[in-house]
Formats: sequence, structure tokens, C-alpha cells
Amino acid sequence: MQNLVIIPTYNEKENIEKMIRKVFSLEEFFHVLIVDDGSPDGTASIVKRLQKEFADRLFIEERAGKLGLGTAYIHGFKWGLKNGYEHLIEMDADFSHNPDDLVRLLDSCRNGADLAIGSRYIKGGKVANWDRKRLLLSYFASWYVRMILWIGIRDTTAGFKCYNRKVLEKINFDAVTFKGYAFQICMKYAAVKHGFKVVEVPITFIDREFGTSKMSSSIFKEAIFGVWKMRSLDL
Ligand SMILES: Nc1nc2c(ncn2[C@@H]2O[C@H](COP(=O)(O)OP(=O)(O)OP(=O)(O)O)[C@@H](O)[C@H]2O)c(=O)[nH]1
Ligand SMILES: [Mg+2]
Repeated sequence: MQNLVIIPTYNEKENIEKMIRKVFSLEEFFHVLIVDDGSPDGTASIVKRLQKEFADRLFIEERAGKLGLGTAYIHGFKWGLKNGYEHLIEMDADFSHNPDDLVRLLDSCRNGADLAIGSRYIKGGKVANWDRKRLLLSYFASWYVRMILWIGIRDTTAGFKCYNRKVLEKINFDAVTFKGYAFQICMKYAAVKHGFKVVEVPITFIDREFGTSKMSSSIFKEAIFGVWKMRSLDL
């Protein structure tokens, strides 16, 4: 059974080719699915060019417009489940998540975790180059989520994760309509609620060097109110 890395993209032309080549250079065998939301910068055409070189392991799903990170992942999960993958991994295109850590996340799932989270806030984990303000905000956000949802996860907003397919088969995607950090939180909450084994693996998170961030104040608001809403969803 194979492993699928799902990478959502919106205007990642500076990163995407380098990222795809890096994943395919790893010793472990991964397939890659790009979910592109009609990036105006032509990210999808770069992927399609590379598909000629990596025909049997590089895939793309194109959506008409920017519909949000959360729905892009759910689109990717459905595609991955339908195509029979055993492990499905979430990873950003911007190198904040180091592809060298893919194997450690996968190993954690092979060794009994149902969901392995690349974590900045456990022993051995860190953030390489955020200013103090952003780090404090992220750390506080994780604490806020822990207090409300009562889940024993240190890095609740983390987006570098490996799921065993059985976790995704169980979650009711129709109830998960969040787009940003709230999506990442909700998927962890759902896994814990269903009684799956969640393990945090320390990683070093690096701020993006190329391209621009797609996060906005509406994404923060969604997370602040979303954590309260999650408690009553049929996940
Ligand atoms: N398909 C799709 N991908 C998206 C969307 N929004 C963001 N992405 C991708 O999701 C990943 C994470 O987005 P970022 O903008 O880096 O968000 P972030 O990592 O929380 O924020 P920064 O730390 O500021 O980079 C990147 O690969 C983006 O290209 C979207 O609406 N649709
Ligand atoms: Mg990023």
C-alpha cells in the first residue's frame, strides 16, 4: 500500500518544482497529489510539465478558484481514499515543512500512531525564524485551543501531519467546512474524539523564504470562534 503526500497550492511557482523534486529524491517511495486552486501565477502548468517526467507518481487536481486550504485538503483526502492509499500526509508547498521529516512522520504511523503530527511545541521541536510576536501568538493559540477542546495536543494548529486512512474514513467531512487554522484544529479534535491514537513528532518549522503567505485576519477569526463551534459538530 502506498503513501500519498497532499500539497495544496495557491501561487507557489517559486516553490513547487523544487518541492516535488525533493520529495521524489527521498529514499522512501511517495506519490504526490497537488490540489491547485487555479493559481494565477501558473503553478498548475509547472506541475503538468513535471507530470511528463514523473507520470506514475505525480498527480494534480485543479479547482476553479481559491476555495481555501481546508476544502483543498478534503478534496485531496477523498481522492486519496478513493485511490487506495494507506497513509495520507498533509504538507505545505512553501518549505515551512521540511520534506526530510516525511519519513519520520510516516514511521510514527507505521509504529502504531493513527495520526502523527509534526509538532513545534514538544521537546525537540522548534520554529526557526519567526519573530517573538508571531511565536507568542501561535503558542498562545495552541494553549487557547487546549483549554476549550480539552485535547492533550501541544501543537494544535500544526499542518504537517500523517493520517492512517482509517482516521479519514471515519471523519464526517461534510461537517468540516473550515478553511484555515480551524481546519487543522478540527481534524485533530475529530481524531481524538473518535478515539484514535495521536502522536506528536518533533519538527523544526521554517518560515517561508519564497512566495507570499495566504493567511488573513478572517482565518484568525474563523479559528477563534470555530473552536467553540467544533464542540457541537457531528464529526
Ligand atoms: N489549493 C489551495 N491552497 C492554498 C490555499 N491557501 C493556501 N494554500 C496553500 O496552503 C499552504 C499553506 O499556506 P500558507 O500561505 O503558507 O499559510 P501558512 O503556512 O499558515 O502561513 P505562512 O506561515 O505565512 O506561510 C501553501 O502550500 C499554500 O499555497 C487555498 O485557498 N487553496
Ligand atoms: Mg506557509
